This record gives sequence, structure tokens and C-alpha cells, in this order.
Amino acid sequence: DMSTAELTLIVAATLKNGIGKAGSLPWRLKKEMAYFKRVTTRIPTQQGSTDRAQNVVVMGRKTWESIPSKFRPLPDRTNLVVTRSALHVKPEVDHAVAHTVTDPSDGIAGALEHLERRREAGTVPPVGHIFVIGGASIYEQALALRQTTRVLMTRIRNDFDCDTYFPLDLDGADGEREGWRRMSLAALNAFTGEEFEDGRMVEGDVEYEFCLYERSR
Ligand code: FOL
Repeated sequence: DMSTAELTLIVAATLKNGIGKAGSLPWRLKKEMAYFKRVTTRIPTQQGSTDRAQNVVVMGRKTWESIPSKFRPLPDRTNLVVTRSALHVKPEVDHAVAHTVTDPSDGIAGALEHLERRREAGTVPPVGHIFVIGGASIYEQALALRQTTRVLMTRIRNDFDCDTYFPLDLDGADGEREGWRRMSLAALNAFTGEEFEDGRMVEGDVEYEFCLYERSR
């Protein structure tokens, strides 16, 4: 069931773990965003009757609002917005796609229960991967759950001015203490379905690297 399904965080962050500035992304990286879209959309390789499956993207209300209205709900993915007040997103969601769900209950756990009920009712398609797409407080909630076993981190080498931070230093003592280990590019390719020969990228004057971290349950 959903309440124990593995969760994967996906995030782009600077070396200081900066992820946001003034309610949006501090950078505009076209190829990086294309990677986010491909990876969160691509269905894990099938066994059996999962051919209508969609991945789920779980996000906080502020992240929902940060997505340009022409791009939301993120297409071909079941969008799950975590908020204490259904009023915040409901009018837009009601005009959006049937695959969008909102839930005002207790954080990620409540949202996953909501997803489970929607599955049982048949109002959302079968679930592929579940991605947590932020922001900071949603990442923090997810990192506290043992079912969170992967982080797809795009590490941005340039320094950008940020006011929001990823709540765990994966490469530091805290990451190690909590069991996080950097995996190979082959492991990243296997999980994401990408075919990189090198995870390091350059876009304009910005350098970044696609990384995968895992921990055991
Ligand atoms: N993870 C990574 N690796 N990069 C990100 O930029 C990122 N962003 C968020 C969460 N995890 C991330 C949250 N912010 C869109 C906009 C903001 C956003 C996430 C997604 C968005 O509009 N995505 C569209 C594609 C838009 C485009 O082509 O420009 C989508 O369909 O995914």
C-alpha cells in the first residue's frame, strides 16, 4: 500500500544546499528542467498489467504555486498537493485534470492515505514511482520517513543567492549518520531510465551534476 511505498526525492541544489529564492527557482536551466520532466514522467519498466500507470509527484502548496500555471498540473503525472487548507489550491485544481488530488490532512502521510483512497475508488491511475518534488518543509517531512530511500540530487556548482535550503547535507556528517550513500552513474541510469555517459553538465555558464543517493529502509 501507499503508506509504505518507497519515496524518491528529486531536487536541484547548490553546494550550500540552496534550492529557492523568493518563491521560485534561483536559476533557469532548460536541460535540467527537461531532465526533471523526463525522469518524473517515465514509468518504471513494466511487469504485467501496469500499462496505464503514472508516476506521482508530491509537492507542498508553495511549490504548486511556484509552477507556472501553463505547466500545472504537471502533465502525465498524478499531482498530489499537500496543504492544510484545501481552499488554497482547490479552485484551480477543480478546473484542472481529474488526476490532480489535494488533501488538507497531516502532511505527506495524510497525502499518501488520500492517494490510497483515490486508487481504491479508481479515480487515479495505477501508481508507478512516487517522487517528492519539494519544497523545503515537504523534503524535511519526507526525509524523516524510512520509506524515503532515494534522493535524485542535481548538484549545481555555481553559487546562487538563495533563501530556501534542502534540509540535509547529503555529503556531510549528517547524511552519513542517516545512512545516505552516493551511488554510481550506472545506478542512476538504471533507476531513471536515462543513458548518461557522464553526469556532469554545462548550460551557459552553469555547471551541474546529476547524482543519486540511496539508503536502506
Ligand atoms: N528537481 C530538479 N532536478 N530540478 C528542478 O528544477 C526541480 N524543481 C522542482 C522540484 N524538483 C526539481 C520544483 N519546481 C516545474 C517548475 C518548477 C518546479 C518543478 C517543475 C515545471 O514547470 N515543470 C514542467 C516543465 C516546464 C518546462 O519545460 O520549462 C514539467 O512538465 O515538468
